[in-house]
Amino acid sequence: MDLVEGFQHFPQYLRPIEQAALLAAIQDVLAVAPPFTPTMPHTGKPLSVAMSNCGPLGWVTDKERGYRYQATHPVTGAAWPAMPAQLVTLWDDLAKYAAPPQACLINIYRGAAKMGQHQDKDEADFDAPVLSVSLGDDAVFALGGLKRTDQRNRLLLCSGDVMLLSGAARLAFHGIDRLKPGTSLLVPGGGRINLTLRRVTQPGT
Ligand code: MD3
Ligand code: FE
Repeated sequence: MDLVEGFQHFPQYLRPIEQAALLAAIQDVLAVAPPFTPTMPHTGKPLSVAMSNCGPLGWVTDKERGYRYQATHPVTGAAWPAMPAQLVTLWDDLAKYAAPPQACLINIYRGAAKMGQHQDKDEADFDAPVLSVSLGDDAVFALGGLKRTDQRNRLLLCSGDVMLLSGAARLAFHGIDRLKPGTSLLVPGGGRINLTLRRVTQPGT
């Protein structure tokens, strides 16, 4: 399989006990920063994935103001909770980047939730890698190239898998086609939680 330069997949990087500890930390985050329903710019169409964030900045979107990062929860107005130490350690171990992650987007998939093909371009720093952690049910991930029309490779993301997107892969089109319900018992009630760690601003700004 000929994948984009800079794409790394670490299957089962987190052991089951580490997955459970991370999920517990994320549940603590969600207790104070509850999942919200993001909506598309201009149309206001809801995404099928519920979201929250932790860390200094969080990614949000709504009809009026579109895709952006902000320091506060769009519904409660409170500052995002701190990033769990386990995630900062993961970044330090794998990202090999001089500055800590600024944002952890929490994507919550249930049932038929999916994420269409897109590029992650809302950050001012594309030199920093993006690090993703999958928890819960398996998901079919599609990774394309730098053009929307480039051929896509599909691979299964399972609970405990970690991906690092650096170099060319940082700007590759990607999405989640669908879940495979019932493939993991980790998340109570089923479903999948994906955590995405990012730098948002240029170092020194
Ligand atoms: C490839 N999330 O939040 S994570 C997203 O599973 C997002 O929830 C998906 O795409 C999810 O933006 C995929 C893996 C991922 C994250 C960022 C990438 C893959 C990427 C950036 C560039 C290329
Ligand atoms: Fe993305």
